Amino acid sequence: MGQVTFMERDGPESHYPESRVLIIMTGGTICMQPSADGLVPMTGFLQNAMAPRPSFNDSSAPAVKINAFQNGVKMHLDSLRTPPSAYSRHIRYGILEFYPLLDSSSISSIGWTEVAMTIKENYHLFDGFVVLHGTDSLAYTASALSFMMSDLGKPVILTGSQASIFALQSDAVDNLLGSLIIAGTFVIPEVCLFFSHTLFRGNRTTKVSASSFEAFDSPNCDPLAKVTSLGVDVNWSLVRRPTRIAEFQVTKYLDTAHVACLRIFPGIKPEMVDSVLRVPNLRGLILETFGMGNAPGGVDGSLTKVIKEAVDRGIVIVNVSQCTNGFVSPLYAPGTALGRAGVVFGHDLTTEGALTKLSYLLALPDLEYKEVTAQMARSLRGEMTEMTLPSFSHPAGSIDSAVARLTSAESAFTALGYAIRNGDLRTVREILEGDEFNHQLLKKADYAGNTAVHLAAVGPQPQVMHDLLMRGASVHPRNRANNTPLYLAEKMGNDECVRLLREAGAHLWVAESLAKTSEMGDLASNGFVEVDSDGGAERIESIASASVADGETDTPAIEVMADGRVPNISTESVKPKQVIAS
Ligand code: ASN
Repeated sequence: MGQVTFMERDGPESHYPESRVLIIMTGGTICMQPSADGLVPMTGFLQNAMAPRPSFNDSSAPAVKINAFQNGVKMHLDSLRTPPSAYSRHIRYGILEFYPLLDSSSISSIGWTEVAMTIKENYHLFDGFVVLHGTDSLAYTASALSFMMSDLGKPVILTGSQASIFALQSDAVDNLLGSLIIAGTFVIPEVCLFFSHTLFRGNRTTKVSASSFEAFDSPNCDPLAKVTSLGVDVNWSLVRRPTRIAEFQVTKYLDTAHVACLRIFPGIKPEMVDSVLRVPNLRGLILETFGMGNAPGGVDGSLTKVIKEAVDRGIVIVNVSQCTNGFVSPLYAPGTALGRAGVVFGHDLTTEGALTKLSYLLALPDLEYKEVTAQMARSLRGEMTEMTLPSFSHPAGSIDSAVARLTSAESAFTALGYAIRNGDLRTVREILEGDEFNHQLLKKADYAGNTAVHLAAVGPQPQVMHDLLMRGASVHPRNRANNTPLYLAEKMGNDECVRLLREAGAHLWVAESLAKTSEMGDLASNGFVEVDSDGGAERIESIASASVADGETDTPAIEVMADGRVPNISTESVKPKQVIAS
């Protein structure tokens, strides 16, 4: 067993929990300074750019090193934390800087692999990830990462800036601070891009301005969140949720070496298109067409002919529109001809989304041409609008129980808690199928920070856990005592719930692993110590961190104790009681 020494707890000012975010710095204008050769990226971002700024550095907090991995090597990173946010929590963060730092015009799929693998190896140590990146190719990287990461359960937020953080007038501080706060506060399990107070789904974005601070847009998808003077307004109904029980995985490589992108223009010669389609080993082409997907047929349909020949040779050709808004469809005769030639219609994919998606599919082993084209035409990560949306809603009037008449998410959550406690699967389903509340209910927590998944972890009916996970409930939020649902399920000996949670990618929080291995359970479960799992007494940290559920903790109380008992529910205000396994 590793020897454990203690660091001081946070100072007396620190009544607030900490979330933990890893910043991955790849380069870009945000970290650039002038040189004789023009702007170049500079190293030392944490010390030079963040430490001197009070909004990034709650200097009253003790200096703490945090663990992180880079290329399999364990690092002890300097960390800082923000002052408490409007959500009453600090965000503690450290930075991993890539070498060399790049202007994003030089990023390639090698960089994407590096970012994805860094997130994978640090996944269990952080609540969220912020990737700092140049803006020029940011939309490509955001799209690429969204396809490389499947069954993601934590936020990954990419950002950068149009002006350096060292410039007097810059968008850098707002972009970075907004990203940090969102990544440390909300369980938005998507690859996102944050810019100019707006959180976008990453694979829907495109850079729309070379100089304006409003540099990005997602013309075919509303923002996932907006930052206003009142706080962060998350559009939860748009945020993707898991639809199956599976662990977070990373696909390591994208095949950008055998794809191309070609923009059609009036008068384009079929020979020109043909020569691109005959580039040795080409496997896929993104064809940027006019309007709703039209291209000139050419004299005697010769352009359509070269396209058909390429499709017959096994090249995947995807039709996307040159327009920033709208979608392609084989409505007009030229589009119909392309469809007959075997071109796939990419609906409302951006070019960035189409290119990276095709590169992802072509890199998957053993995926036949037919399967690649089928997957190109449907949404994998929310990158295109689905033609038909799945709905969980009941036909009106089909639920006759009292729960159908619940009028607020708070009372629905209370009722859900009762049902989970009683193992009443039918009622749980009825409540969750009332589509007015279900996405809110999965995010809700009681005063002790327990989400429905925490309650199910100590409840008598594992099928409830299964249902919650299939509806997209997150396995990662920690309650106020800093406990994950997995920890509670293990403590309860709820084996089936443990299995389901693990299958869905749940892992113990750092301090909980320690509690299991060091018999320091009470302290560790309070989240005050962290020690390296290899047994050395090298690193102890103060991590008074807590749930990153969306902060709705003022609902009527449902109390869960370590032995799984759930006392009678009261709607009166009850003094918070921590859920601590002892
Ligand atoms: N050239 C820079 C880059 O993409 C642009 C920026 O970050 N604003 O790295």
